[in-house]
Amino acid sequence: MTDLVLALDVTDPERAVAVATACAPHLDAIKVGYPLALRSGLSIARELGRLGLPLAADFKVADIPDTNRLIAEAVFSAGFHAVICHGFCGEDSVLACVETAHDHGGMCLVVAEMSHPGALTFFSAGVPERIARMAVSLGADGIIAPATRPERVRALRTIVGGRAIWSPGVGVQGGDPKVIASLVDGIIVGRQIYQAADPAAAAAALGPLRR
Ligand code: OMP
Repeated sequence: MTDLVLALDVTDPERAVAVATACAPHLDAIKVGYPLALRSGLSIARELGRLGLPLAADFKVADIPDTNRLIAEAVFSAGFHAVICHGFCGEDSVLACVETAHDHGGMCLVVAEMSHPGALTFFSAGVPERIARMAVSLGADGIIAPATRPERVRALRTIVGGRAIWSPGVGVQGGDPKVIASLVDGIIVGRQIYQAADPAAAAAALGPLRR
């Protein structure tokens, strides 16, 4: 049993709000990334905020600490509740996101391992474990780990313990929501919902997996 997080990668802002509004009763959070935010601006957080759900900004923040802090400040000032950052830039860069999130009463999730096939080029050989350990030691609220590799999620769970794991890669990328839902705190689902003929029905269909 886990939260259902809609990956709202709908590039038309009006349709994005319509999809989110229709799906909202079946969701626990909404994740906005570059595909929508680059078109809508960060003000989309105010519009989506009317739905009363936590909003995560998935900008996979990956820069020097000062720039990370500026990005995270913009995210939280816009009304988001969580930011997703990359871990591979190192401790100081991640800490800038964690501190800024906590200054605003928000959350920071760190990408430990990505879900697509090419991720294994660099997210392998112990690197995800090192990122997960760093995320824990810096006080991050959780990690992102791949629904496409449940065995990797299990391995990373032993490191992060009770901290949150949000897991993308369900549905179109091949991850089985039933398998992954029992391992994580949130499943991130995009196309399976927003490309469906009836997005609300597609979100509702995942309802049995929710807390
Ligand atoms: P769908 O494949 O359409 O369900 O979308 C997955 C969402 O999760 C997209 O917004 C991706 O950008 C995001 N994502 C991944 O797919 N894989 C990752 O490893 C990490 C993320 C993420 O950080 O959310």
